Amino acid sequence: MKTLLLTGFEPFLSFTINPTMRIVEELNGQEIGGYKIQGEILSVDFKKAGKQLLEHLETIKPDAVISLGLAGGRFKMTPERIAINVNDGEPDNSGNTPVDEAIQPEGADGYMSTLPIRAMVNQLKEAGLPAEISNTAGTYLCNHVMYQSLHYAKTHNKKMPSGFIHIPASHELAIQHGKIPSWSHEDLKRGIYTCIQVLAEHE
Ligand code: PCA
Repeated sequence: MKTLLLTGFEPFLSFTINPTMRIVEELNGQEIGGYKIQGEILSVDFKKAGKQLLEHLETIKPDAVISLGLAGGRFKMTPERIAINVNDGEPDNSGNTPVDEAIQPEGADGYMSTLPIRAMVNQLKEAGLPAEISNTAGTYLCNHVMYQSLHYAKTHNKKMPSGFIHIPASHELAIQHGKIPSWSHEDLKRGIYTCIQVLAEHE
């Protein structure tokens, strides 16, 4: 059976809950469309997240990678199209504040997702879940992790579909946070389950 590395993130900034954590914890160990899910939670830390991801890639040797992140304020589930070679943004959980820094000084300017993002969006909508392709993953930790896994696949010559899906807040988070749109945990989890099925069907 093939292995899918599914990553989520810990809470960060004003978001006291990261809904990706519960999704990853609950899907960990499940079999979906021929993939055994291996779930891991990454730190919101520019100095740690890439190393953690690399360790998981080397120990788990996954056949595919889907990383998840919270996009507080987005209304839809949004598979990302591209990761860019930039670290920038708000302070991370350790207070690092890189400015216009390259993730990989010798790396490509950007990498396109190698997940079937168009088919994922179509299938999400078919399943009754609002979705669209996002053309920017930002320059914070989500973009960082997406870039790192695609860079790893490219430089290690691995045919390992990789990419990133940003999700809206859960109701649980929205109650604590205030004015952000939210989905039920069940719908968020069903959305990610659907995306994994689409990936499995596309091979
Ligand atoms: N979202 C942030 C980092 C962690 C997360 O879940 C982002 O969009 O970069």
